[in-house]
Amino acid sequence: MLVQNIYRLTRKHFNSCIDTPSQAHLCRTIFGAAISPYPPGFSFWPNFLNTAEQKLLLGASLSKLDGCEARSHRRRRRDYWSSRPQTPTSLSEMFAPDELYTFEQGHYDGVIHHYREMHLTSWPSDEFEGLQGVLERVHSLCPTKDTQTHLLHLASHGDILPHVDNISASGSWILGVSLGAERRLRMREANSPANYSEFSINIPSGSVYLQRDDVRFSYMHAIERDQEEGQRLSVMIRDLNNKKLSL
Ligand SMILES: O=C(O)CCC(=O)C(=O)O
Repeated sequence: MLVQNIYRLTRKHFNSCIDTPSQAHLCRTIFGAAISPYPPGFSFWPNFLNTAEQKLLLGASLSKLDGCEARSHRRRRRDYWSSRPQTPTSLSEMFAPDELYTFEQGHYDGVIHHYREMHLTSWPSDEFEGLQGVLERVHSLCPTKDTQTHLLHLASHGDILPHVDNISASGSWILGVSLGAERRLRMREANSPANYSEFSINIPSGSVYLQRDDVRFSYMHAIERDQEEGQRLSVMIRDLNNKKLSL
């Protein structure tokens, strides 16, 4: 009985004071999944991929994006890498300097700044030993199986303004794997100008977030940075829009 009372008291106390990710993490550690500081439909795994898994996924993603660029740009990067005395040891060293990439200044809708991107049709699993296992682990978090994958590489000063993903382009959930420099994900209810609900979390390399159902459709998401924070690459997995498929 004493233990139960302590649990109730402590839980009540925590429920009234969760408003930062570290408090949320502490709560999850103490109470397991019973308390979530996020709205239903939002999940966050702060340390899902270990460093070796992050390096594999980042290496494969950069190689796919590089393959889409003009030969002259690829040559400049090849020269850069061959001038380096050793192979990269950290994730941040796996990115070449910003000026060696062809980043777009702005997306057609003005939401994304300083980026390159591609829709992926296949992963180079034959060239990256162990990649398949990493992809299977990531896909184990996806609520459904029919998916599409998008790679988004932000320059050191790249960011993404608040938006709701085009509802005709994908279905009811969005999963984001973060690699490279940490940014902040801000989520804000889109249709309640007076009493909107809002939260933000830091999304370090190796973390994964999922927005589904109401959160996917009624919250805007933005990727913010405080200053020049370094390059970041996200692997964005979405379900297909089944309504579109059945037309
Ligand atoms: O990079 C991210 O985590 C979010 C990307 C995004 O906002 C989008 O693709 O619509």
